[in-house]
Amino acid sequence: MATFDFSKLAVKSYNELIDNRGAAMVGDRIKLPPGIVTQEQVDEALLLSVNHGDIFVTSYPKSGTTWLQAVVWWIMNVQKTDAERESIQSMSPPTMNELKRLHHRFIDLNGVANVDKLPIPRVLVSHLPYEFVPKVSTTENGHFVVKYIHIIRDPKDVVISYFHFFQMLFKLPDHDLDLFVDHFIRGSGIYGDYFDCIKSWWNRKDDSNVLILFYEEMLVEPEKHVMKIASFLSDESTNYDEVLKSNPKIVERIVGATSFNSMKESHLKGLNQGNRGFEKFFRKGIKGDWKHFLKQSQVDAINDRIKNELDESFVDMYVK
Ligand code: PPS
Repeated sequence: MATFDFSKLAVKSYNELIDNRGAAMVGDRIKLPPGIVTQEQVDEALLLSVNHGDIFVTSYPKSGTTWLQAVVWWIMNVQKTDAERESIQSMSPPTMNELKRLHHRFIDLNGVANVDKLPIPRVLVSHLPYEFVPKVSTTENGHFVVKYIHIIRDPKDVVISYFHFFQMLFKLPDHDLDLFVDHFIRGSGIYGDYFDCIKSWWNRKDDSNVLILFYEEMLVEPEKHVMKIASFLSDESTNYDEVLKSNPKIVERIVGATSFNSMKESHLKGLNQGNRGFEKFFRKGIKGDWKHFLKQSQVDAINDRIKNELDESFVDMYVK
């Protein structure tokens, strides 16, 4: 199963990356990172036939996807038996690379070959807007058969995290930041427009099979979010929420194991056994880092897009 392999792509500037003609597209506006996935693989992924119980973790890039994947993994894996619940303190979770390779599938980056070999229920991951993510319109016994959890982060922090991510991969020069931010503001960067993506998911916020989370809120109240996600994922056949409610130590353990520092530490240990190149993936994990990097004109331009295109709750959270 392929993971993120940018090694064949030798680019020295963001212009070279964005101008790459080999990049797969989703629709006519979303350019995927070049060198990872072919057009055929993406086209196939968009037509994936979803199964009862499939869970999608979705986000615009750099919004907390990996963190959310880890929380979902813990909720779904800690509590099958009493013995497993007992041993939770000593459980060793998958590293980020194992999570992304073995447990979950990033369908728009890794395609859907052998996706049926994933553990069930399958956890599928995507950075695409709602309209492109595979779905079914039918319900079973009055319930939707697929669930979507979408995480949102302040676009100003997203763009900074995103730039550092590309810098880590391609050693882009610092002065490319302005160009990068410019593409982000215009929605012409890799993975297309942040605002199109967020609007598409926010429009579905009242659907019973869609849960929208905010990175900044999860930072402040991780326990509450673990419970919220567990309740959302629970149904007649799973009782995640019941188990967590009666075992506060499990919640504590999940919060500890999915903290930025724990995830960073286990990621770095995992890298010693190979998979180099992602040393700085866990960079800072905070809110507001944009203040150290963005010019006032860039802040204003992003805030204008928030004010013009997202609703008041986003303005309250990210502009005021
Ligand atoms: S990706 O590549 O799009 O899947 O990246 P994604 O996982 O969405 O986002 C990466 C940013 O999330 C931060 N991160 C975390 N923050 C808080 N807690 C935890 N556990 C955590 N894990 C990852 C990661 O550090 C990236 O943000 P920045 O601002 O670059 O540090």
